[in-house]
Amino acid sequence: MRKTILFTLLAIMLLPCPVLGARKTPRQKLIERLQRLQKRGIMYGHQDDTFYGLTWEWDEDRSDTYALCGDYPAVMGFDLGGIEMGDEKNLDSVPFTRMRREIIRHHERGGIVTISWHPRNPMLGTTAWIEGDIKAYEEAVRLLRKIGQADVAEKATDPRLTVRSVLKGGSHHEKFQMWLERVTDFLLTLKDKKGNAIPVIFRPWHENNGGWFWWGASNCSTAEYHALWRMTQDAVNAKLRESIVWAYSPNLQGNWTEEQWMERYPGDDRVDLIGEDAYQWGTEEDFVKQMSADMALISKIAREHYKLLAVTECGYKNSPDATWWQRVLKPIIEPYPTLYILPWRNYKKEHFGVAPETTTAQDFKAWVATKKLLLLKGIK
Ligand code: BMA
Repeated sequence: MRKTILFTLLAIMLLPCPVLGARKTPRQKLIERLQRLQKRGIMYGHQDDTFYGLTWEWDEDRSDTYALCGDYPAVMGFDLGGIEMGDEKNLDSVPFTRMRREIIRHHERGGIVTISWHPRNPMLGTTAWIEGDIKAYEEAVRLLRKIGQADVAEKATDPRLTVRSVLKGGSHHEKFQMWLERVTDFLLTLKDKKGNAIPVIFRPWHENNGGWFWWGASNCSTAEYHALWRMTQDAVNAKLRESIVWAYSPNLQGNWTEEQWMERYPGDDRVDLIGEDAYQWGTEEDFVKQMSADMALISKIAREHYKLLAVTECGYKNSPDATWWQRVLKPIIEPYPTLYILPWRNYKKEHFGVAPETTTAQDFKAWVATKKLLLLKGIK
């Protein structure tokens, strides 16, 4: 008997660390924190919150959310578009040095950081948005054929070959490796005061069911999309395996079957958070119908695949409806364990988030007062 006890004790002592509580990576810690927060309420997130707002830009320590509510958003969104070129500023003129500072600040004040990326077109040198390129290409082909230059038209490069061009064996593969390196290098600089990696939710290749981005469904095959995701993730993970939480977020669609949604899903081993970008562009009726259908579907997928769930982008441009937050959006997302909502940026021409000047300000404050919508203080 004594021998058995001794053996058991010895076995426990010699067991590999995980059982005794091995060091958790920043990534694991963030995932566990998000799982806990999911039970507490819905976090408010905002893109570029501390860079500019409805009536100001580039002031330090300023935020439309803070001005309205006396608190920062729980989640802040940042975009790396431009980092791939080695640019000093991103596509919305945010200097990357300032972005780094704000990410670190938000992390140190207890907030959560999510990063998206609107890279330029690696094959054409244009933007992430491809529809203009396709139109120009089709127009050129049409004109060439009209003037009897069908052979020249044949040789013109179809913009829809962009994804293929960056994959292994493609004409822009090498260049794209450098782009991925630049993204990784920026992410590597996100460290706290002690030098520990700051965990972030990274959300590349988003809104991929539409045709507006060069990685969109009408511009690459499913296999090409999967290869792009894997190549990106493997390049980033080679140096940052311990600090990235991966988010996959197609755009509002409203009518897909589970099979259709799953088609471009990168896989359970490659995704931690399932999201959706859902803006109200058209009528309220259409929006409610479509987003309700999508939330029912993606929340089911998230539950069955043990993934986190969030509305990774959302909003109603220039908030023309004073009661939009609580009357329209809240009932759509409340039945589900929605982790956060992230309205896009506020600047002088357009805004999606709140500010003291927005028509939805009071409705938003009332939602925060219910303690179901969480700002930064609500997640500490
Ligand atoms: C889009 C618009 C653009 C912006 C881009 C990246 O939705 O807001 O003006 O450049 O997002 O933030």
